[in-house]
Amino acid sequence: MAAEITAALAQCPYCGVGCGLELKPSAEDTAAQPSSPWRARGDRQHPSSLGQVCVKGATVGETLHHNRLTTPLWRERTDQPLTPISWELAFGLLVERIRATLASKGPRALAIYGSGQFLCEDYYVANKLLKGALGSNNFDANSRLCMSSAVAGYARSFGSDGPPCCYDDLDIANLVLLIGTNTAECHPVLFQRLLKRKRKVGEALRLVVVDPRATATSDAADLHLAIAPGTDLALLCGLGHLLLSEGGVDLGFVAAHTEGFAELKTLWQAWNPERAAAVCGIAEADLRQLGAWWVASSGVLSLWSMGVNQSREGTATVAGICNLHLVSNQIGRPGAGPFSLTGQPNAMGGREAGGLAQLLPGYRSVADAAHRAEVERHWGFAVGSISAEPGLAVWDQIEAMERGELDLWWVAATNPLVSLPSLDRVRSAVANCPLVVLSEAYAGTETEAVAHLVLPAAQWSEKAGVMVNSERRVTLCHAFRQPPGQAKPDWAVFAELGRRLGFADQFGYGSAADVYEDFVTLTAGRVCDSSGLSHRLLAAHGPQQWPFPAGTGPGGGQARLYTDHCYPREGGRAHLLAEMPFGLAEPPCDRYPFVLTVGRVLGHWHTMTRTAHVARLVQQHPEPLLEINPRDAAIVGLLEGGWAEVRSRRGAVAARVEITERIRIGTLFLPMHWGAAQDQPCEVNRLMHEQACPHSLQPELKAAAVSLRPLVPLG
Ligand SMILES: Nc1nc2c(c(=O)[nH]1)N[C@H]1C(S)=C(S)[C@@H](COP(=O)(O)OP(=O)(O)OC[C@H]3O[C@@H](n4cnc5c(=O)[nH]c(N)nc54)[C@H](O)[C@@H]3O)O[C@H]1N2
Ligand SMILES: Nc1nc2c(c(=O)[nH]1)N[C@H]1C(S)=C(S)[C@@H](COP(=O)(O)OP(=O)(O)OC[C@H]3O[C@@H](n4cnc5c(=O)[nH]c(N)nc54)[C@H](O)[C@@H]3O)O[C@H]1N2
Ligand code: SF4
Ligand SMILES: [Mo]
Repeated sequence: MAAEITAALAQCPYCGVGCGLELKPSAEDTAAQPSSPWRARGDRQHPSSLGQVCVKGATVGETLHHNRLTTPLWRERTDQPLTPISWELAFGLLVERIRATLASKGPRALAIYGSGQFLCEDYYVANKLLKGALGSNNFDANSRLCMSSAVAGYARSFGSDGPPCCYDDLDIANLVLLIGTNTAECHPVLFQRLLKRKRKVGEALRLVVVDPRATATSDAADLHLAIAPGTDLALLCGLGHLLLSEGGVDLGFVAAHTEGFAELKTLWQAWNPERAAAVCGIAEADLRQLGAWWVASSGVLSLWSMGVNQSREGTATVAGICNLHLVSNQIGRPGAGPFSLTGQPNAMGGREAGGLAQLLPGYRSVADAAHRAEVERHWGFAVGSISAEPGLAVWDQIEAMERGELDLWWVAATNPLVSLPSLDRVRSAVANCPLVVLSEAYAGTETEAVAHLVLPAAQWSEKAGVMVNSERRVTLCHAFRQPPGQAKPDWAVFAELGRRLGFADQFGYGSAADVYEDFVTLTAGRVCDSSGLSHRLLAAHGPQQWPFPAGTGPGGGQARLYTDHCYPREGGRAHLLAEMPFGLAEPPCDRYPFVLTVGRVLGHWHTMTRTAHVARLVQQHPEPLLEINPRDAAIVGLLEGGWAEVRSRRGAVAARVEITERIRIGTLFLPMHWGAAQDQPCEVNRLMHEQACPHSLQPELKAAAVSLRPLVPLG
């Protein structure tokens, strides 16, 4: 089958920009060697990317063949080798263990930890199985580490999740605030779009970057505010103060469409620019410049990502961004609004499919009795099947394992033994769980080392399904290759298990298209209404934006939300939230005087299961480097290219030093990518802590207090 396909369309499986790709087998050896690399290039017809791609998208075809898992693997204990077993045995084992757990401890002892790299179909069936059929809400996803603060922030400010803007806004805005985002490296195609316009229009477009480091993003900015880590909310309060004093507040809009202004005004009044600039460690004049540009701009767009979300005040900071847009009427029209840049390719679809422990499909909540009843009815489960209790978010799952309360932890399409904080604690907690299942595409990941049962996953390119990008655009990804060996799509595994557990009717899907139809029906009438979409429509007419209610014609989706300023809260008003800035959960101190921040580089994707196989990317970023300011390096006695030990309250790692003026004094940077399975490991998350935002439960993965000392080279 695969060898006959000559070209296929799909959304890129890396970042949340969600570029359209066109894939072709390498001309020379298609028929002779069906597993030959596929060449990817930009799909010119895709409205989100118009033919553009970055280096990761362009090389994705080279990552699909190496090192794949081809059969289920099993071992009783993790000190034994994994040995191949049949799917029949694997399913038998799962059914037996799940039944035994339900009988002995009940559904709360079961948990699934999924991923923004699931397709909508994978998400939907996994949630239906765990929340519906088995009665446990313990489905969480790595979006908890990623977009959870944006989800909670939108919901608290506007009454619902859902990014209100679209990419065309980048071509219209005349002030773009990039806060806590290294867009140039992490959402490159969007950044190129901004850059192209900047080159053309010059000062008619102002770019302002807020980041403790100078990055490829800030290099292009008119103004770089190199704030101290964790001071974003203080900065936003100072900006609010300037809107108040410089005539930037639209009182008519505030009165008509918001509530909570009096409290917000009181908070902002306490944050004069002098105080805000001092807390942030920047020049007051720079903050005033940003204020002046905001007030003078007809279209202000704020883009943000992990520098905002991964904070113990992530949700408050998101609300802080929404506040500024609301009071200045910079929302709900072209070129204006608060716009979260989604991390993973289908984290958006996951939110819509109910893929977090507190959610149900269609932006519903497990805590809402009417929502549970609607979903139970649609799924065909008895009244009361879905538990009223919110499920365990991923860190709560870890703590439950520490206490011996989880019998099954099923990890799928994520590599938590690299990406969770407090990794040593995670490792010992997981050792306490009698059955760790891993659904994975590649052999030899860090999480495989702690798994009992490993299930080979058909990945993107080998399974059909839908992804949704940051601008709410829905793309059908075609299957154009055969899965290796016995690998199966994740949704098909969850569905088969559902049938074997006795729910033949609920899980009788014949195809991914059936699953998608079941899912979108459940979104009817909700903010994320996608009920007019189907695999057939997407295949025939290409990507579409939601809202797309039943009856919408191709191209009829809505580009922006809340254009009528009617927000889905009781009374229709947006909520201005007045929240005090507190700063970092773990501030630097005498013993741990530096703040370590952790993020990404252009060429690598997360835990490198794919990008480590692309020679070009490995050459570009051969090893993890510790960025440090020359003044700090001199104090500690570190030399360029030498080795340093970085130590936090939780452990220590070694890394090679890169001395650079581009990072703030007192701040260090390490990339997140090099886990224990890499040739040059740097398990940076052993250093990070799990303290989280109380609203989103998103851990503060961007900052930990650390100490430094020079190390003799390891050779
Ligand atoms: N190349 C590449 N691209 C990716 C990914 C990848 O792995 N590789 N992953 C995708 C995913 S899932 C995600 S979530 C996104 C992440 O995209 P980004 O959020 O843009 O990436 P990060 O490097 O994690 O962090 C962004 C910036 O936050 C800054 N920062 C640290 N602390 C603070 C702070 O307190 N305040 C502010 N304002 N800034 C701070 C860091 O210095 C860093 O430059 O990227 C997506 N795109
Ligand atoms: N300190 C610090 N830690 C962080 C971050 C940070 O900025 N700083 N960022 C956080 C964020 S935003 C994120 S998103 C996470 C990312 O962290 P992870 O989710 O752990 O990283 P990935 O490498 O993307 O893991 C995805 C896994 O799924 C596998 N896979 C790919 N396709 C499929 C499929 O179709 N099915 C199955 N079953 N498996 C598949 C891949 O091989 C890979 O092992 O890291 C978080 N951790
Ligand atoms: S910008 Fe993101 S979606 Fe687009 S090609 Fe690059 S990694 Fe893929
Ligand atoms: Mo992410």
